[in-house]
Amino acid sequence: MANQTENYGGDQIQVLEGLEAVRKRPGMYIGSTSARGLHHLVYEIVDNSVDEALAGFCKNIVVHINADNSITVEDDGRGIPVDINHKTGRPAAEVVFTVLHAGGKFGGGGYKVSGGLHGVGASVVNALSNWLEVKIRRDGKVYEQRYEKGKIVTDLTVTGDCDPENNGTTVHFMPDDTIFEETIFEYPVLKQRLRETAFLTKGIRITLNDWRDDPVHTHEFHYEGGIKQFVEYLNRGKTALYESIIYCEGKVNNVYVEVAMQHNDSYNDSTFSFVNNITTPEGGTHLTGFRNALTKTFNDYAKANKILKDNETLTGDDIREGLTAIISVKIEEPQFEGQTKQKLGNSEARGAVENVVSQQLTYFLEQNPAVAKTICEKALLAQRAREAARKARDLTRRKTALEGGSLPGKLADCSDKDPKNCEIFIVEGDSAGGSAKTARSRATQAILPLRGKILNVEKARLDRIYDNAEIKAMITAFGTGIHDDFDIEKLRYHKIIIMTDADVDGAHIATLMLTFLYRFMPELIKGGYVYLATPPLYKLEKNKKVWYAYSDEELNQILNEVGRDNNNKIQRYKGLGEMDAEQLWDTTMDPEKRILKRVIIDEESASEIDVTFTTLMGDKVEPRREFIEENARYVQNLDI
Ligand code: TSJ
Repeated sequence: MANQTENYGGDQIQVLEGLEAVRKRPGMYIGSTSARGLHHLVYEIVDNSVDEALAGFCKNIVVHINADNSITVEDDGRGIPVDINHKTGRPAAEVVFTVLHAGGKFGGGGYKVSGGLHGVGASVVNALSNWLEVKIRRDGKVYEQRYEKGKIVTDLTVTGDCDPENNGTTVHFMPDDTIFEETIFEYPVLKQRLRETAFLTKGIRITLNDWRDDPVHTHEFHYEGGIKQFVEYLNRGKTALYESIIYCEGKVNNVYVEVAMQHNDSYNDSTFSFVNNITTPEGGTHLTGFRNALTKTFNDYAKANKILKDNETLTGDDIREGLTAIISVKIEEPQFEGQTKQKLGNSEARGAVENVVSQQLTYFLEQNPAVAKTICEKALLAQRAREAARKARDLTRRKTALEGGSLPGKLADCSDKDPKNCEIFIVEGDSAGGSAKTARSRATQAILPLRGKILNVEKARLDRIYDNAEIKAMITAFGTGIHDDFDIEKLRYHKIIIMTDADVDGAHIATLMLTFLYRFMPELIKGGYVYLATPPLYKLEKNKKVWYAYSDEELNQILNEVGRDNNNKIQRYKGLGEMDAEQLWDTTMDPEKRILKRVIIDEESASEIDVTFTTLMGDKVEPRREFIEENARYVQNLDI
């Protein structure tokens, strides 16, 4: 078929202008041109196959990371329609790739993942790809088309025949390296997202293959139990309080509701909510509906069964202590609210979830009195601990008010009082703390030494946590208060720097610290105030000159430069304590020379971060060993 570049109609020119806008301001369409935006391209394409699965026509999706870093997504759905679209006079499949937001415009009805919060559609991926090829198997024919930087290179053409039983769509694209800062796909990032998608779409089989590796790296995600298995997965490093996963499902006013939950013996609430398979980190009406139903149902049950007296009530917090839950709703026209448009606004979702959960949870509790009793008892214990913790907090609050907000004794504070200029080093061990105090720049750097390992907050209840000296010292030093009292405006240092030894113990202590911050002051991490210091691993001396290396590769690089001979004196640092104050300043604390790693939380990965902390910090050994083995190759990529 002829190359079409000369016979564009008016519509077609407009189309190109549309995609040109995407290329000019890619961030507006996919959030960013960093690694995050790059990975979004894959989700945009996969979401279309998931829609086909939700419509009931697709069972398998395969994603390939090819050796050249291009991506192929193939499904066994009906194949994108190829008939001429009346408005544009072009094949429907072409419109999908050339018109902005064409995604949900035809086919009609059903719940759509694409076209939701992030679903900007296949045309955006096309616009941001060096090239993109689509192959459609439909009604016994194979159709193909190629684009370059969003522009048609060949028309949609029949290129062969296929088995009419074997319909489907394959899209192969290469991200544009003049647009993206990063064009290397990360296997663990795609793996995590595809696993989550599979949990949320029960029955679907998603396979991920990485052809850059020999042997090929591969994972298959297929969960007949859907979100029930999601809860099982989230709880795998924890000890469940009862066997069953409580599951509620129903459809009210065209809102399809699914909830799965199970309590474990921890003290955290790990509830994650989704709308049309998209995570809603800020919750919204569906989450409110769930919480209302949970609180009311348990209070009604506990009163009816004389577990509570008439004048007693359990709060939502008490019932949600140690709860892992997934709330998943599917809705035809989701409305997102809030600053980041991540909060569901549709009021019908509140009623629908409340209705489904109240009814089915009430039934479950009646059928499973032993489980009901276990949960109620846990909630009662939580209530008592919360009461004790509140009293302890009131006491510290009063004390600090009386003493004029006295800072912890071990803190060597800085003299500058403008938080923007100030940083606090949380240092492992008193001896390293001593060197750091000598080394620091007194005006802007404060030092808080911690003795040994800090309390593992994954395994302790609130009253014990508030009673822990190390944790109390951090809370008062930061100045923000905690929970309901938390106020980021009161933060006394705009950099909180965790400084631990560059060994396994140091990494463990850093993880304990991050666990505490993540569970109790997540705003500090989200606000970008938390950093990890990076002490050097090696010191190399030669002819009175000194080099520091922060990794084995760096040491090798330096050795290549200076020559490998007998004059090299190499020292391997085992801990911060081996450095004197001057060395510590030069290598790790001097703002002019040091390397700081900022700790970031990717909101979209919240459930996986939860698993990471609970598997690393929880009490089951086997999942932790598996986790470390599975991720050993990638630990350098973990954002924690
Ligand atoms: F978006 C996309 F083009 F990039 C893309 C779409 C990529 C991939 C890998 C798959 C798909 C896709 C689309 N898979 N399945 C479909 N299905 C439809 O577009 C479709 C098929 C049939 C009918 C119909 O009413 O007969 C309607 C639709 C929307």
